[in-house]
Amino acid sequence: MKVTTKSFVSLCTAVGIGMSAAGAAWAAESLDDVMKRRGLTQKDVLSAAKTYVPTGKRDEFIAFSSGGQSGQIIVYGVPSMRILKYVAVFTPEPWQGYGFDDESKAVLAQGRVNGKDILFGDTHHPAISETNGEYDGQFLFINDKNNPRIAVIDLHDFETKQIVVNPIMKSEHGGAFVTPNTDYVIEATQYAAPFSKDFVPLEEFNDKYRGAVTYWKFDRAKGRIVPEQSFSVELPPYSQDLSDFGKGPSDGWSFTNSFCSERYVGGIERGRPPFEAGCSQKDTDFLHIINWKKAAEVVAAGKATKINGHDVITIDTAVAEGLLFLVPEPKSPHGIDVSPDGKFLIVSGKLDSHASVYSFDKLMGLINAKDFADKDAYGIPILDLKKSLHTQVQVGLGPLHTQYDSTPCVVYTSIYVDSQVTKWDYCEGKVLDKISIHYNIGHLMTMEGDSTKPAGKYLVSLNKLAIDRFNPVGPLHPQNHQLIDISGDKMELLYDMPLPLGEPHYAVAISADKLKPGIRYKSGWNSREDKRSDYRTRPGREKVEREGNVVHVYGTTIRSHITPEIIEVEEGDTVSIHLTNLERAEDETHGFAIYGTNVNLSLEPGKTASATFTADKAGVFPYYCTEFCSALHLEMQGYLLVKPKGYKAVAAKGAEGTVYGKADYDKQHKTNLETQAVIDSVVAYITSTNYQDFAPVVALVEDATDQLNFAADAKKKAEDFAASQDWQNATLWAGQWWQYQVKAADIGLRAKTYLEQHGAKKVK
Ligand code: CUK
Ligand code: CUA
Repeated sequence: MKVTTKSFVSLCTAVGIGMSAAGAAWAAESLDDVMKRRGLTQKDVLSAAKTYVPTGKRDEFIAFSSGGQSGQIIVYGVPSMRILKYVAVFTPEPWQGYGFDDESKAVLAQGRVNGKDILFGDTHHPAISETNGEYDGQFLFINDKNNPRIAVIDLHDFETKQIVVNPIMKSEHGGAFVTPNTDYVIEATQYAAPFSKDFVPLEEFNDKYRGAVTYWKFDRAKGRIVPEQSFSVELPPYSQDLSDFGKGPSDGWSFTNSFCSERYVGGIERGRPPFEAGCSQKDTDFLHIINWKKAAEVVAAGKATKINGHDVITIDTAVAEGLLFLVPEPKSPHGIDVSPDGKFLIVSGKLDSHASVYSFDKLMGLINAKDFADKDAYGIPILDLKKSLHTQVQVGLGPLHTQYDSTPCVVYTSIYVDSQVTKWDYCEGKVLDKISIHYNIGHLMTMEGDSTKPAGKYLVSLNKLAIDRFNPVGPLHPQNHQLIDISGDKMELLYDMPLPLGEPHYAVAISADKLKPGIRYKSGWNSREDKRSDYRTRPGREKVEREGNVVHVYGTTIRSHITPEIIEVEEGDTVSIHLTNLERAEDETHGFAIYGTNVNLSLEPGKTASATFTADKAGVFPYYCTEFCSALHLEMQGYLLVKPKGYKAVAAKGAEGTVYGKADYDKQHKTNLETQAVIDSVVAYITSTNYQDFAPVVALVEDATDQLNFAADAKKKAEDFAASQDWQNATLWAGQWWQYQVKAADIGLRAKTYLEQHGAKKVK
């Protein structure tokens, strides 16, 4: 489309008219009419009103949900349940360039297992970093169950910065959970295996297969886990499960469930009963109670054993040092959740209808008095179940996980088999309310519900099955996250959200005002290493450098061109393209993709990202920007020319498509002057208001000023060429001058709309 000054002016007018038309449409149908037409009840409308977030308004809480097998994290708002982002973690994600640029490939490479690239993750438990047991909104951690790994995500830019691979485990589940000041991130085994990489027959299961809990040391200042300062405690092969850290009085301790203390090894194909029978035979399994502060001291004292280069406290050492204990827990336990005050632990057994509330005081009383009921086969002291319990409450069939309310003593437990959430009081030991969900709930999440200060208000039920809830989309159904209002005595179901990206397990939600993500990087930023990129490029300093057969391209992007626009290399060269996005404006991301390659970059404002590949075939490879960044986005293009080996340029004179004369230049020049008049009027409007009171507008004005400076630069070039009567270059530079004007006008209009919608006042 050719935009002229005339159509540009009509665009301005259209904005005004469009808004008043929308205002008139609002009154055309009454609420009653709509309810009747759509068959909505009063309760439906009330639920809608409780969840609806009008345009321009924001959610009160931000939820981070595990993305299950997608290996990613899903970010959504509560109560609107609008999905805001998928954070790429263990799996390549093209839009974010994750696994496509050199910088993020290096992060994924940290997660290689036995030297192999792993292209998925089975994420289960996200954890937000804490300060004094409260969410601080700085970092996020998540585990991978299949390949025991933990990822670190910085909430300043919602990017994955680090992946660590567990040095001794072959499977894990009880992670990620953090200590009250995020000194450590916990990771517990699921399926026992030998710590070595060697083959060990299952006959040696009891002796050679092991579980463990790993305490990953987190350096908050660096924002990275420090593997050399991390350690593990060896555990029996009991199939450890979920874990949690103590807080308040129980700070310094951690707790880990298990579900197969039978140590059954399966063998259905050999005529033996399957795992499910062999692992559920006993009435109780074991909760592991570990003094991790003491364990850290034991490691510091040099009493750990190095296994695969990693410090491990053996079971014998742990027992001798008095830092590892067991207490029975009923029937195939699953969730373990420490109360906000740190005084109680709630454990649920999948095959029991009770939730068991352990008293931390009682556990400590037994440990301090060395009052042990027994020892297990590995010599670990076992505490008496009855003496440890505060109470047991019948909550329903198949209880899994528990979350805490802002009201003391009140909790919510997910009931898998009954498809319910039970609200109960663990101090008094009584059930308060039940609500049906759809269907088969796994985890549940209250707002900041596993911190020392739960915020109450909402609960999300993370259901395993959706069955009939949504429009059918084939045999693989979306998951169903159901939003429940918990602000009153009775729980009320508000909303069903289909979640179509893997099977989420756990989710955590933080008060939105605690998150302070940036909107641009410092110019030339390597976001994965959090430092200026070695390849950052300033405007005007773009260059191509050859070192042997490696060609480094130092380029830039800015609306609407990529510099360079022509890259010439030779067949067989290694090409390394480093692009810096020079934009400072909010949301002005450019993409970069090349035909016939896996090159796909996402360049957010300020970012430098690189793509290295072999130009193994001679040919012509168009490249372009993949984000619709401006009106001239399609023109944001270029050519990679890969010349055959020994190619000699032929002296064919290339003809330019169109030849311009003085009349063309004069016409463009006139258009530009008219456009400038429109821009001046928008500028006059903006500067006549108190726009400086609106930070987003101040940023827009800065961006527009940049564009107008570029325009002035292009204007000078055009006029200089005109003076020397080079009408070709004069006309083209005049066109470029106009391009910058259009960008400035686009930004100016956005600022004007913002001011009108936010009640800016006239000051002049
Ligand atoms: S687990 Cu899936 S419902 Cu991995 Cu926390 Cu319980
Ligand atoms: Cu940059 Cu499209």
